[in-house]
Amino acid sequence: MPGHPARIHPPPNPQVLNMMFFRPGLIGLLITLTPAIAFAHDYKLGALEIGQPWTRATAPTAPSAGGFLTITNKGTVPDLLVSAKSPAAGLVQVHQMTMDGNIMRMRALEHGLEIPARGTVTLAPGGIHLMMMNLKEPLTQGGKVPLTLVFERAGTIEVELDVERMGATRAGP
Ligand SMILES: [Cu+2]
Repeated sequence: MPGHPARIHPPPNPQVLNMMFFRPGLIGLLITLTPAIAFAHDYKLGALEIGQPWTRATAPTAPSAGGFLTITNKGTVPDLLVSAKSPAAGLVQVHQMTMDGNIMRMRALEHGLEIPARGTVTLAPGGIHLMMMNLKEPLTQGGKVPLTLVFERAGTIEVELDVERMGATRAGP
């Protein structure tokens, strides 16, 4: 069968070598990109979109941790975040920061957090945040914390908070 061995073992040519060298690079690129895409963790619930939930690693004795995310309401009527809970914490409250003279205090929003129609509310360090109190164990960087959010209209959704490094001021590395 003349020619057959040549088909099985084609002589190396520059194009083939080029592909062989290029491919590992491409795979490396995909591996680098995938966690970034997975990291973005956006969730949809009815008219609401929950963006990039995150928290911070805590010291061993810290009793509480903040929870941060964005809530976008694409609908034409307001919604209300009425409560939140997490298996990692004894209690989760929505906190607002208020100035008391020159002391910044945290206060629980007892009537929930309004998400205006066609609006976005950002929960971030230094502003409105979720307070996960009575932590059952310290949060470790790289971990995930399940969190359930209950909205008056849209209903209930479970999200996962990415645990960033201690003292982080934003999500991501
Ligand atoms: Cu707080």
